[in-house]
Amino acid sequence: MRRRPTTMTRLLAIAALGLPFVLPGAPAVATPTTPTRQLGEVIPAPVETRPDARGTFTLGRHTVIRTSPGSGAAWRVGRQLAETLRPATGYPLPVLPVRATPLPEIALLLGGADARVSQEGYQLDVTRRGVTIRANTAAGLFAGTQTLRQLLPAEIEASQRQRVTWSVPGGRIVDYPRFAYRGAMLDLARHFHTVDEITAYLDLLSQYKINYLHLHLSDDQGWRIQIDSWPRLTTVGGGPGTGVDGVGPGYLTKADYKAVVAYAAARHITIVPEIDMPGHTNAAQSTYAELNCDGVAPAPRTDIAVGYSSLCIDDELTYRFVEDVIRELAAITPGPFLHIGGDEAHATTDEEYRTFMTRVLPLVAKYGKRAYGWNEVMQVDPPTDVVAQFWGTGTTNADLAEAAARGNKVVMSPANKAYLDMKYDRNTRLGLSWAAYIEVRDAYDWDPATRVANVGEQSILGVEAPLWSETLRSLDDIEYMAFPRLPAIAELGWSTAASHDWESFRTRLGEQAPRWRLQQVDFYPSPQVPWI
Ligand code: TNX
Repeated sequence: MRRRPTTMTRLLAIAALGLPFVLPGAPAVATPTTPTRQLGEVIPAPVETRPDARGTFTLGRHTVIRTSPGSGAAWRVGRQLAETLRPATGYPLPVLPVRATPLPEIALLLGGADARVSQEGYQLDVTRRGVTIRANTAAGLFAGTQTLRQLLPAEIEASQRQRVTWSVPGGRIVDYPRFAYRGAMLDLARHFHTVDEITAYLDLLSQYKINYLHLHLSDDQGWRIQIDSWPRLTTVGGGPGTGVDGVGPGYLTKADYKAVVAYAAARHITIVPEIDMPGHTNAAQSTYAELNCDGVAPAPRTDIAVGYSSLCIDDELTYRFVEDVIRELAAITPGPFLHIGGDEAHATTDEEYRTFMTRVLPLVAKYGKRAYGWNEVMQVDPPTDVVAQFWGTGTTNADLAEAAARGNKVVMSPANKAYLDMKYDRNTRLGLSWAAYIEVRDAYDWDPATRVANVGEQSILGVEAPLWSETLRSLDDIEYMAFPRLPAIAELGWSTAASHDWESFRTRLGEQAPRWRLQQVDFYPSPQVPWI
């Protein structure tokens, strides 16, 4: 099984490969190996692009990266950009927190951008003298650098640098997101994915301006996060034999989880942890007999059935357990959301479900977090700060529409559009097909704000692409299902509805292929896309 290297091991590998040998005095070959991008030919599509043919900037040996003086946050974005560009270009690209230089520069500046860029957007100007990215926050600067990376030749990740002209097309981009929440989800419960695999996925997500990664940390088959007050959850529930087909073990220690949170934060991505309840709890209940109404622990489960397990709704111990878990998880989660699942609780009655949620939702608030749940949570008319994640395949949902009318926000993950674990077509070797086959165009051609009747633009917090891992083992498997559909969902979350255009999208998607090959992303070569 191939493991895609992390940023650090990749840098070391490129260094070890050495540089292609060039004869002294040989003329520099200045033919780009891929055509230079047009300004705006990136994913997600920018809001406003004004090309200026006179402005092409060529990055060279003397280029410096200049950041707002006095801002450590801007300097850190500059350093990350330098670390990305140095191995490919071979240029020193020093990062200088100074006011202005006479040198060609990539300037990352806080303030002075078009007012529309708000908290996460940026303005990018390319002239012959340099590139200037202006934003109000480090997140905005970081988003601008992701656009800049895509405007540079794909060889940016390679070691064949002598053959590349590092040009950026001239003009101005003003860009900012349509929705505040642009998410992906990874299921660690059905198959555990290691810290290295999660951070490799974070690297890929950050290139497409995804800003939330939801981790599904517990389910019937496994429990994947250390909880000190219930230690056997991980040693047994995440131990040998756990997961679909019993291929475990694996879990995140609190130190692992904090490392993932920090790695994500450095890429302006917030982790959203999920503990699924009151159903999807067999791993906990087979570990702790006292969590069952009859006090008898059920057998561990390694199949993919759903809807059979439930915490004991009328037992006080259940709420001690839930509060312990929420308290410990909230304490290591800096982000605002804590996801409590709530889906497919078919082993509880509607009344029990209401009783459970009415007690548990306030516990999330008690530990300072905003409760988030699958759309079933809206059945209990929760407070308006509770967020619903829509995973249905239909276009009507009365509970969701009523919640939206009351003011609850919704994240759109329709299973027949946004689920990355659905097969592309009947021949896909991985994945499930209960919701649909989802080709790239299906994943792209829908609008989050018109998907469900009476759940309109003002009610949409954003979109999320969940990746359930019943059939996935490795990072290659994750990549194969996520690429190229993840960039489609990322574009739905960021770009304007007015810019939605399949022909444009599939062309820009095809242009990502050289980049993915160099990054060793094992993508599905959809016949719908003109890959270059
Ligand atoms: C439904 S979607 C589930 C998950 C499965 C998934 C597989 C949802 C909230 N529940 O438990 O893993 O389908 O596609």
